Amino acid sequence: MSRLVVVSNRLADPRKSAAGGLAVALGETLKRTGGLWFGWSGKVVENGAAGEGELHVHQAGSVTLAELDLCQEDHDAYYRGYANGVLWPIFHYRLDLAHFESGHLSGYRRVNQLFARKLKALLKPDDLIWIHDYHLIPLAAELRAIGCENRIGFFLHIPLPPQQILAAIPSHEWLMRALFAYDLVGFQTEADLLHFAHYVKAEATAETVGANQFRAFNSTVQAEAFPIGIDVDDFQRLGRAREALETFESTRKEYSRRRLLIGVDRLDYSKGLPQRIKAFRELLQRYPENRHSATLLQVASPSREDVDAYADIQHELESLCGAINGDYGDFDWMPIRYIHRTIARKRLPGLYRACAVALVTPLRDGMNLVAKEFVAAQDEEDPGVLVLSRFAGAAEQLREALLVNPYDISGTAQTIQQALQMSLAERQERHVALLAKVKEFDVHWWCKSFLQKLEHTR
Ligand code: GDG
Repeated sequence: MSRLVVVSNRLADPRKSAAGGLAVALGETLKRTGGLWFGWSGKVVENGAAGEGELHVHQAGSVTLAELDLCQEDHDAYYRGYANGVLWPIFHYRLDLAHFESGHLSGYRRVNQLFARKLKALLKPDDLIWIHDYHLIPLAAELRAIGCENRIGFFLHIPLPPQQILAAIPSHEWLMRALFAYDLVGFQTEADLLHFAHYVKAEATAETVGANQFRAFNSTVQAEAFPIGIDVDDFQRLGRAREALETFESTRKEYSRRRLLIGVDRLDYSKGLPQRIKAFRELLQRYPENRHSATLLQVASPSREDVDAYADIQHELESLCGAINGDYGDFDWMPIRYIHRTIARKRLPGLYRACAVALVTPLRDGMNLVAKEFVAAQDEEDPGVLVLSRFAGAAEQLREALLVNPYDISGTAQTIQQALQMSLAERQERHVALLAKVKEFDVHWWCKSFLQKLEHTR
């Protein structure tokens, strides 16, 4: 295989285990091909010039890491303004939370041009380039504009909304046209792929020239769904290590007389946290047998805290949890344990295993890896139940979970009750089916199938 070049907003050192499944999976191919990983260094330079940035290139074993600094103005426009202020909310169907400013769009384009210029200087003619996520949609078009002819693939980690929602983005035509500079565009789900097909046919009068192959603007792009997975073996190995076992034992001991429910999310408005907490309150209201028993452990790891919408949701959650604990709690039982902190990754499998039910109820999610981690961490003899939003990408695969509409608080409460009462035989049957899928479509399958398709597309 040619040398792999991965480009993403941020990068991780593939030698470090804390890097997570994606970095490990990409890292393997990067190592094998003596590859290059290119991205923003995470450093913001106060008085730097717009559209410029220092590049730091260093070796991590056989992998070259190239990290680019950004100046304050570029960072504000590209990252905060456009990627997180426009694309993140709109791609999660939240037109109400998008803030449009023309300066942000030009900053987004400027940084993509900067990435293209700096990356181009490091490329070899037969490199295979894989670009990741919504921060870098126009990168291939910018690379093509300066003469790059390499094969380039793109994977969108978040959902792609329907045409009518995309069309609300000022300059959506420019943004979506940029996808035609790629040879292969990957989405998380078949639903996202359908949205893409519908958009390009309706807005760009694209012709279908093969299976999921679209022609417009003198280019042909191959699109396909590649649902991302986790590194199951690695996560299960982590589950057998000391920290996870200790966490499992201590949690089980502390809650020996309780039924534990768990939620683990980045604190983000797409994750449906207020709706989840309200559904839990309704569970206590409507099914009083759960009082003094059911305990929800909600981990909300801090994320993008400088953005107003995130501060708002944090306050809403704190006040909801406080009210429920005040109304229902007793001196020996608190219904909700809300943790606004990042838990060490080594502890996660133990925590998942100690819980009877996982609540994975985003309003919209590209895939949702927590759902897959929960399944992978369960004891096959006595597995917990996954309650999963039908609006998570994972719901297309994990049909044996209990699927809910997170906007329907009452329906969700009823399903949580069903999960808490499920017989051992039904839990086992569902878990066997779920685990088989999580194992088959793991992160290595995802990486391999995307790259194989990219190598053979053109
Ligand atoms: C994007 C898309 C898509 C969470 N809290 C803690 C913690 N986590 C870990 C989880 C999981 C990861 O973060 C979250 O992954 P998700 O898939 O749920 O969501 P996003 O971060 O929004 O990721 C998403 C994904 O990209 C991959 O394509 O599935 O749809 O939005 O691994 O375990 N990890 C630790 N402590 C925490 O407190 N250590």
